[in-house]
Amino acid sequence: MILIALLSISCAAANTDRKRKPVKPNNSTEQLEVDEPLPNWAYKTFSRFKKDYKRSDQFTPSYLTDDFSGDGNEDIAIFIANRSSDQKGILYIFRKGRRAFLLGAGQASEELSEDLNWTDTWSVFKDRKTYETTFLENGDIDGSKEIFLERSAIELREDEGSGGLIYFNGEKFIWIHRGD
Ligand SMILES: [Ca+2]
Repeated sequence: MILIALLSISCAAANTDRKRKPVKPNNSTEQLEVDEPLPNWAYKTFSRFKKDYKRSDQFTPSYLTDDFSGDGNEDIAIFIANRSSDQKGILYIFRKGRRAFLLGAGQASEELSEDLNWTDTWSVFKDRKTYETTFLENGDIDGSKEIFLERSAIELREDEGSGGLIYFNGEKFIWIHRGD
């Protein structure tokens, strides 16, 4: 009985491994664009977007991993470009449930511009506190307010200018402006 149980467990594990096998690097167009393989678990979800978006080589590394959703599982953020307009953006994939979120790359939102081409550097931001720049109605800087973060964010910056954080607040991604 125990032996049968063990056999079925090892078969199940083998099946899972086969299913998760990544696309062969030599056959993948994406590999020709960015020479940095994605983690195996993220391939399938990323493939759903490959028709309209490609990975961008604007940064090294070309993707960032951390727990952006706050559930304890490592997630991924991939810097991408819209194939037709070349507008830049970020594709987030939460590992749990493989939930995907597309930011920028031709899609404008209240929080973010439709093109993140202005970004010079990006990095994972792990601090649990930051200061958001606040503005008056006329666009002048009003001051700043303290913001507490429950999970990691991604910092986008211009070399000589301002920047901010993209942060998942538990419901959606928001922009926290920092600097001028
Ligand atoms: Ca997570």
